[in-house]
Amino acid sequence: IEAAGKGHTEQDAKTLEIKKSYKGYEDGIRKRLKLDADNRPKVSLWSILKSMIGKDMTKMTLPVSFNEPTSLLYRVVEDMEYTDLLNVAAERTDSTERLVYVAGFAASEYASTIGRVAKPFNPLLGETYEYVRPDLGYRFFIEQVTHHPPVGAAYAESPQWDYYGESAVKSKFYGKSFEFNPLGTWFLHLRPASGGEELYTWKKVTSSVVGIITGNPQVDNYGPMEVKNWTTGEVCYLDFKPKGWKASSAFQVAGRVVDKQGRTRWSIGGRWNDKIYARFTPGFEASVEPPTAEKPGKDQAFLIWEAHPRPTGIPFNLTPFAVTLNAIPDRLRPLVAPTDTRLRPDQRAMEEGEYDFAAVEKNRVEEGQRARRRAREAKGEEFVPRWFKKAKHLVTGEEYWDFRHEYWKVREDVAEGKTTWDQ
Ligand code: CLR
Repeated sequence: IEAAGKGHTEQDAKTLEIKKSYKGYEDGIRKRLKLDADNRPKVSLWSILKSMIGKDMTKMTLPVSFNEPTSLLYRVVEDMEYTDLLNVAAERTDSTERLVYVAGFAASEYASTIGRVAKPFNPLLGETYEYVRPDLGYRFFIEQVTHHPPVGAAYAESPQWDYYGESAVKSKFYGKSFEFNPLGTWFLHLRPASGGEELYTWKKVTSSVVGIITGNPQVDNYGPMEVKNWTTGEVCYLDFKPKGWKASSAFQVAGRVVDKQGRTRWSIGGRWNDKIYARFTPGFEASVEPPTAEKPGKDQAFLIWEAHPRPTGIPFNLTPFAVTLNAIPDRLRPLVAPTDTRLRPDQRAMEEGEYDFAAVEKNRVEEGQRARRRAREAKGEEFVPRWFKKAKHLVTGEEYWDFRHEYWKVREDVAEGKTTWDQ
């Protein structure tokens, strides 16, 4: 009881802290873009890419019509679409059950990759993004900390959890497929309602674009994922099946949660583009079929996650969640950092269907970045990220980007006129 009480006091303090960043977000989320349809010229990917076999995406100059009006920073925030699963996890009293929902969260981000065969903009060095959801009680921040290789360091927080890590993707075009291999570890601190705090970690699976040669490009996600609870020693093993030749293997994900002795507690199965289920299978692993009315029973599978609907008529095949990201309401504009990606004119132009202007502006901001790099080099200086610092993780021992918790404080002071962003 004491532990539970303590947990709640910490959560209350955190709630107060997060509420301070609601300023600027009073108008609610954006529901639609200015455009109703993107009329991007349809160019065959293969005709452009065939000369680039063996290259990684950062070394390719592609026409801007291959872009979508998001950036790699926004693609990381898209992880936040299903944070309700983390809140559910925090409410569970059984730690293996919490792990079921945390694993569901780790798998949930892939639904948004369906139909998104387009290149997000590459963030500039030091570019940032803040995203606050007063309706959901969390805030998110990310900074582009290195350019070669491109790495974004992120930190999200809510009363029930903190989620942080780096997005560092190695990419390579093989001709038959274009592979995107995320390298960074993601960390989750969960504060269960029953008290205490737990650390979970995992790495993301490989994303790839297949069907480029045949003119039917599609995004697939495949590979093993290990979601580990460092506090209890329990692990969830998930396997994302590659699309392959059989239609039945497309989108499949299956796995199990084991206790610290390695004994299976739960079996997990479903499709990452649609629904994922879990089933209580103590001591054995079993296939997980969607529950049916005909064979009710205690060992029936239950739904842990379901993809949000994808309404047609959103340009660039964006999800409704992605539509909220690049919005800049008048009340918010003066509060975000001058490095905020919402202020990039090329992404704004892309979103509004001004493709030629987007290309000109993209070129201009990238030239600016090159000039700043040359100036640094001339002075023998190195770029230092403003909001994150490299550190060694206290629990896992890995190197990671430590958020110094200054961004939101500075933002508050800027809002009150006590300081300016460039101090
Ligand atoms: C996968 C999940 C990671 C973050 C991440 C980074 C790079 C993204 C990738 C995700 C999904 C696929 C992606 C890729 C960059 C380019 C690629 C969007 C979100 C698209 C599908 C490539 C389109 C083909 C171009 C050559 C036009 O946490």
